[in-house]
Amino acid sequence: MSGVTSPGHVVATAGHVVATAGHVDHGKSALVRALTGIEPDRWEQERRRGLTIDLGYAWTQLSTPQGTRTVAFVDVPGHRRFIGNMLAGLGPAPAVLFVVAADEGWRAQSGEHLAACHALGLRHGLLVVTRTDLAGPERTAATLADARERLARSTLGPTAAVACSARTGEGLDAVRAALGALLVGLAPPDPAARVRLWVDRSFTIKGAGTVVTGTLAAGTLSVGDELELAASPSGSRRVRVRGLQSLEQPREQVTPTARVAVNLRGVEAGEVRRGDALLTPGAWRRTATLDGQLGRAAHDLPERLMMHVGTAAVPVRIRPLAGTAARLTLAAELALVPGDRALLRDPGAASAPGGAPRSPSVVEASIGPLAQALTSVLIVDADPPELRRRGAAAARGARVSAADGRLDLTAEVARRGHLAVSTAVALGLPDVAGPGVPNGLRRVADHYVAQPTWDRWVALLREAVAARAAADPLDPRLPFEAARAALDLPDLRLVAPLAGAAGLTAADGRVALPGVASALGAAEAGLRAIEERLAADPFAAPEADELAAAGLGPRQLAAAARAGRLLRLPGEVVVQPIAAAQAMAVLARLPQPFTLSQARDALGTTRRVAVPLLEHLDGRGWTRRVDGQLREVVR
Ligand SMILES: Nc1nc2c(ncn2[C@@H]2O[C@H](COP(=O)(O)OP(=O)(O)OP(=O)(O)O)[C@@H](O)[C@H]2O)c(=O)[nH]1
Ligand SMILES: [Mg+2]
Repeated sequence: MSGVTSPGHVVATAGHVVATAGHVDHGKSALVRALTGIEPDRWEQERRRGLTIDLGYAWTQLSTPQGTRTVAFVDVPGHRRFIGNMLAGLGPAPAVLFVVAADEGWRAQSGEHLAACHALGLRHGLLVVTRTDLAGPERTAATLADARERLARSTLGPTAAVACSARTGEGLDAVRAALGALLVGLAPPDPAARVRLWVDRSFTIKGAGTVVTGTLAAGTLSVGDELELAASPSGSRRVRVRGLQSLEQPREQVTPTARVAVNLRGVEAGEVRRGDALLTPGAWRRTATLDGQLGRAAHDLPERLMMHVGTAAVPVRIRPLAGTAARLTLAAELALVPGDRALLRDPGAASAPGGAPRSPSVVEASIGPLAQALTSVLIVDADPPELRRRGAAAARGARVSAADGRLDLTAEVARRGHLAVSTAVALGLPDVAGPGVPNGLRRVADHYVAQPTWDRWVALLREAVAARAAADPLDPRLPFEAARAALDLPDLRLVAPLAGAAGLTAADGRVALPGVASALGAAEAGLRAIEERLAADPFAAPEADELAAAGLGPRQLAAAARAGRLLRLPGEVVVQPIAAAQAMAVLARLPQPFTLSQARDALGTTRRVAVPLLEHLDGRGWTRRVDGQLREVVR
């Protein structure tokens, strides 16, 4: 899948991304270097000390049973001080290259890194026993058998295992062949999925601005895309993709799985960091409250831990619910959905193993002692209900324990009463319509509504309309917005369908008892004609004689204004209420400050309309006078 749109701009080349893992000094970086010819230790300090500190990146082409594939490596540090960096490398990776030195055998960080793979639920890995030139065949075979058995007990399951020496090159072809076989077995990523790119690096390039890098595991990125940058602590904002690179080549588009560098417009390098994410706008919900199933009894954990997910590491407070079910409260919001896997780490336990007495599971015992410092989390709800009543935590715990990482649409809507379809999708729920909508739910105006909520809304709407008719017989019809407010509806578009269900009439933006005509009477048709004209040309306010011909005298204009259908400005100038906002959109694009005639020309109107309209905007505080001649938009 590759092509060229302009010289040097490859359209897309999907490939694979594999993270390394293994004890310090066991030869991860040397192996990556031997496979790719690229130095993964990017820092001078790393090369000088012969120690990986931060994540390194390298790539190569591999021939696989299905043709040539690109594979990129995220090379992690093995030293336990840099476990945070290690987890940021492993978090978004779909597969792992697990390295154990033949001469040293299984060591503490071998165990810790395997525990991390296990906690994150990683299912694809290759064991490479390296430095065979420093160990005899017997020692190599023993290391390989031991490591292989430990990996097999984790979520990685039985993996292929190869021995090699990065120094002599012996066995490297077998490593390449085994890697190729591993890659072919990975589930193909979905290029149409929503994007969640966990940022692992951000830096500034002179002349280009801010660049962030990450592993694109699903979804497609294109130059010009608008994305949501979910940054901590500055919050979420829109950014635009100014340029893309993958494997140091400029791209118009990048499809998964791929390492990608994204040049962003609209953000300073200091404002985006590892752990932030680039998201498809509106497609994700960020949350600081989660319910999850833990890898051990929640009561056995300290209250405060670090949670690692994607490239993020966030302090978290654990509230045990029941058994392994817990409520997690994060120190920062993250874009997470049910089914995501995270890892809890006790930074204290790593430096003082055995600090908290615990009985390790069989898997933990075989993985190694540090495994106890890591706990898996399967997120089952990223928008859980508050626990207010007595006994709520235990009841919730039972539900969380029974969940399988997939949410039930009916139950999720029932508990909230209603849910926008877009929010539902962001939470990991399905987008279903027609016969696909489960019993007990309705889908109306892009919202799922639970039946009891719908029934309550229908009853409330009848009451609200009757109350309006009683209170204001001259103007008995309830505006949609008033109905929305009275029922606390999430969307104005629900009003008309509800009116239909309630046996009320809905027309001209108002709900009425059946048979109640417009207070405007005969002038309704004239008003509608004027509304249509203003909709097409918002600042072409009708002249006095046109208003008279339409049957709109002062009484009718006052009624139309009360109904929110017209905005009356001094001098019998009438426009639609939305004209104020439309004018602001135009004025905001003018060089500031501007004169009356510049505003008039930009709005395409006359002085008769421009003068009262600008005074109206001044009055609302949207524009202000700079002096007798000039105005500016208030920002
Ligand atoms: N003889 C021999 N030495 C090796 C081999 N692979 C790595 N080494 C040496 O082992 C030391 C550590 O290698 P690295 O590749 O830096 O180990 P690492 O796992 O990346 O270490 P960290 O990233 O710090 O965890 C270096 O001195 C390498 O030259 C090998 O196959 N044979
Ligand atoms: Mg290294």
